[in-house]
Amino acid sequence: MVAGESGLGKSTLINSLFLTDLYRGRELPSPEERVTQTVEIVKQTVDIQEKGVRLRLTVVDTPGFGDAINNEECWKPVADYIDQQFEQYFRDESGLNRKNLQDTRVHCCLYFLSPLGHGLRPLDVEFLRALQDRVNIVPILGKADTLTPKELILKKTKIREELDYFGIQIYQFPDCDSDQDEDFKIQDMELKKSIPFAVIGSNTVVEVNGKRVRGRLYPWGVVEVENEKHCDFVKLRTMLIRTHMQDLKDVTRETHYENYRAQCIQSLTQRVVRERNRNKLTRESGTDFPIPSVPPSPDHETLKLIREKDEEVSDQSLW
Ligand SMILES: Nc1nc2c(ncn2[C@@H]2O[C@H](COP(=O)(O)OP(=O)(O)O)[C@@H](O)[C@H]2O)c(=O)[nH]1
Ligand SMILES: [Mg+2]
Repeated sequence: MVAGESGLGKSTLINSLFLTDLYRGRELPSPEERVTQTVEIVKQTVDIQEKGVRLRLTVVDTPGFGDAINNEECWKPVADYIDQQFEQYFRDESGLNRKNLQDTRVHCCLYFLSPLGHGLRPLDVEFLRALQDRVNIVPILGKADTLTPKELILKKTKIREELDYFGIQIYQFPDCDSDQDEDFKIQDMELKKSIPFAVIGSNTVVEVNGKRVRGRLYPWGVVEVENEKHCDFVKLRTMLIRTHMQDLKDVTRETHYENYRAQCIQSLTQRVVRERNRNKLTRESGTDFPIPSVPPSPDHETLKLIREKDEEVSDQSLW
């Protein structure tokens, strides 16, 4: 998922990352395919091939916030979307169709920060606080071509400091095993140092030294999206679909989804207890009106299934 202020290049980046196969056709994208302003949450499924492995990804584009006069709770639609996916998964998991579970949970949110701001803006802090317990947040510095290399380093440092200062929980890259080879360790260190990933997006193809590359053409030269000297695009892509995809899924399942599930079970239990107490009170007060015989409500059913699931999980954890 991508989220953040409007106009920072979110839609362009996901196009650059997954949606257009640059090297197959040479035609220009049609007007509909070119990026227009995102006005609602848009979900697209893309099939990509990475080193011979075929992957099906769901990419969720969200409308930018910050344009409205009143931006109060502008994070709500995005947070609701994430919760809805958890809810769906929770239902399916406790239901009869457990074998054919469709996992639409959001495993990663690329959160865009402005290259023009001095660190985090109040809206960013508010947004990130609302998302941090729901999803793996990977901070992104958008439109990195608008900064000089020195500015870029300063801005990255400032953002890292402020994320720390405001206590924002971003996705933590797992530590390397000590038996990993040196190259891997260096790559891992580079990755951790790159936060927030500075990216450049483009949907146009330009020619550099006779090679066609995705880039942005300026009077003084070309910035290349996939050139590691120009930005962190390649690092980000590799991290997302190669090196850390499984970990992003694991953290979602073990931490974010578990939080959601625990809250759900707690509120279901509270409801059932309240209902039971109410029924008991009615019975004890000896009212003449007939006490309705309560048919097994879906809540009881769900609770039973949850209990079963819990037992199943604790059995597994014994192993
Ligand atoms: N300079 C620069 N412009 C960009 C970049 N990415 C996108 N843009 C331009 O910024 C404008 C807004 O992009 P868009 O992807 O719609 O932003 P969104 O609102 O965050 O989805 C468009 O005119 C893009 O061509 C970038 O990396 N650098
Ligand atoms: Mg957009």
